[in-house]
Amino acid sequence: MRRILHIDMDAFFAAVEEKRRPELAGKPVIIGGSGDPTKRGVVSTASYEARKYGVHSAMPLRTAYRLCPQGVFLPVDYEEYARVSAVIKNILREFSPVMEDVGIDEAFLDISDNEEPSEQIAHRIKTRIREETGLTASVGIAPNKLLAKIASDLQKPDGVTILTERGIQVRIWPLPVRKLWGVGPKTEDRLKALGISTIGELASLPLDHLTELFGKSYGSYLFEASHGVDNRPLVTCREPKSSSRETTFERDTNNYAVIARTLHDLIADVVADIVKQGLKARTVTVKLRYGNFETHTKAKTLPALTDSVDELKAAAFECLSGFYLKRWVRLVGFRLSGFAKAE
Ligand code: TTP
Ligand code: MG
Repeated sequence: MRRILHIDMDAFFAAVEEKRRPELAGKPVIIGGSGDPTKRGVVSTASYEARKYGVHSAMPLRTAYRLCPQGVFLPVDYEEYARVSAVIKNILREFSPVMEDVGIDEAFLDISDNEEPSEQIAHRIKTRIREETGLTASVGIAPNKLLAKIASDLQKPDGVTILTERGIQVRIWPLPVRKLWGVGPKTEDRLKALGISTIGELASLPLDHLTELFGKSYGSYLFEASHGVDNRPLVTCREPKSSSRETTFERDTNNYAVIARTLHDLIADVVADIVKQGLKARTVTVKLRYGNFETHTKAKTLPALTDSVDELKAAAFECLSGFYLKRWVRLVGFRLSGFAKAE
């Protein structure tokens, strides 16, 4: 039987900040944008203390400020979080060579070949992380990735949840369908219309009923997932698929020079990022969000891979010229994709 461990750090960005500024411990800490809650930007994360006030990721900073004016607002310091993330990933590799790096504060580990009891591995990993970084994590161990990820979320923060196949009915079936990977708000609405809100209720639908409703592939996925079945392997070497940056203007603008200068800076950042990783790209995408939040993208694929700022900038500005620029613009974004390793 496979044993997959999923780990997710608790309130990661906020926890890193609290660690290097001990005076923040226990205060409502909110990380996002430039750290100024009177300015535009969104919440990246909030400490558990701040979550008590209803503050959560992706909420506008100004809303967070309204809910929690006494909060400590701090800017995002990706470099520091990436440094701590690397320390954590190295600790995980001590426990198994088979690791899937999912994100800055999250990973899967295949511990099938580790003889130790699950509980003990989970606690040893958490202890090592606490020793090296001072941070807490939540761990889930289950027969597959789907269940391990749900399990790690069940007793956050600082939790350990071990789920066996027999636990599925008791621990998984009462959860809302949204907890299943791949179930978004649209599927949730369609299921709700059918009177289905929990994973258990979903599991009570026959396979042919689900494929009729959702098509063969997604229908069978929902059937298997609701029964706790997931055969996906761990992806141990993941090449980045894209690199991007975006800027929200302090005030909406229709000034071409401002938009062009911003795009110019974003291109420089993203190209520097791929050059550092030894990558070349073929596809350039420019994104504009207008004042009413309507968002449009234009993309161009070059005939050959390149990491030349001039070539990529030419393509990006060609994209930009395709937009209607008389409208008020709220945000500009730039993305490179279609990578290959530079020779
Ligand atoms: P999460 O693991 O989703 O959140 P978290 O670690 O802050 O809190 P917890 O896991 O205890 O619920 O995301 C990890 C980090 O990624 C988070 O600290 C900040 C960043 N992030 C964003 O920048 N924007 C987002 O919308 C989300 C969800 C996370
Ligand atoms: Mg987390």
